[in-house]
Order: sequence, then structure tokens, then C-alpha cells
Amino acid sequence: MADTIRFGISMSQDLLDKFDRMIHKKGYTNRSEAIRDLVRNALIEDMWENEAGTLAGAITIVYDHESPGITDTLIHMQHRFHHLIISTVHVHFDEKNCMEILIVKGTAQEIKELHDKLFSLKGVKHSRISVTAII
Ligand code: NI
Repeated sequence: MADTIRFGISMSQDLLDKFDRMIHKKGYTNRSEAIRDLVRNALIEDMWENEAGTLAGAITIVYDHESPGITDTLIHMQHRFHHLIISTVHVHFDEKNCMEILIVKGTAQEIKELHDKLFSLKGVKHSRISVTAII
């Protein structure tokens, strides 16, 4: 495990009060853990924006399974991107709509490319990406 370094942070009383109220609401018991989480979030966001390193995540799509060809196209694409897609979960949302969660691992560029291809398919109504990394 890497050494833990202690360092001081300067900020206005007003800003610190707002920060303390927020982390209290979220259930943090100390500022250090809250700040570590903020730093991790910022680092992962930077990896996503600058397309550096390996990320893992989920692409969630909602689609109309009655849209012509959509089911075959989605299966075809999942085989084409098999190196990125670790697993999928399919939920029959209602009589017409399906939700599929694709669990992916790759670079931000690869994940964005796959997401864009999925979202632009006719019949796909909504999609969301959520990514994380080991920091
Ligand atoms: Ni379904």
C-alpha cells in the first residue's frame, strides 16, 4: 500500500461550512475520505475526457424491440465488439421496450465509439454511459 501523506488545505470559512454540510448529508465521518473521493472522481473524469488509461463501465440502452432489425443488429454489434463487452444484462422493460446493460472495459475512445454506434441505431430511444476505474 502506498504511503499516506498529510497536507494542509486553505479555504474560506464559508466554503468549508458548505463542504462540511454537504459531506455530513452524504454520511462522511471525516473530511479526508470525502476529499479522497472527490480526487478519485476528478481523476476518472480526466481519464474519460482525455481518453487515457483503461476504464470499466456500463452502457445502458432502452430500445423498442419491435423496431425492424434491431434485435439482430444489436447481437451483430455485440459480437463485433466482443473484445470490449464483458457481459450483458437484458431486461424486458414492458411489452414493447427492452433495457440492455452492456458491461464494458476498454479505453474511453473505444467505449465512446461503441456507445455512439449503439445510440444512433434506429429503435434505440435512450442511452447512458457510466464509467469507473481503479485509482
Ligand atoms: Ni426484451
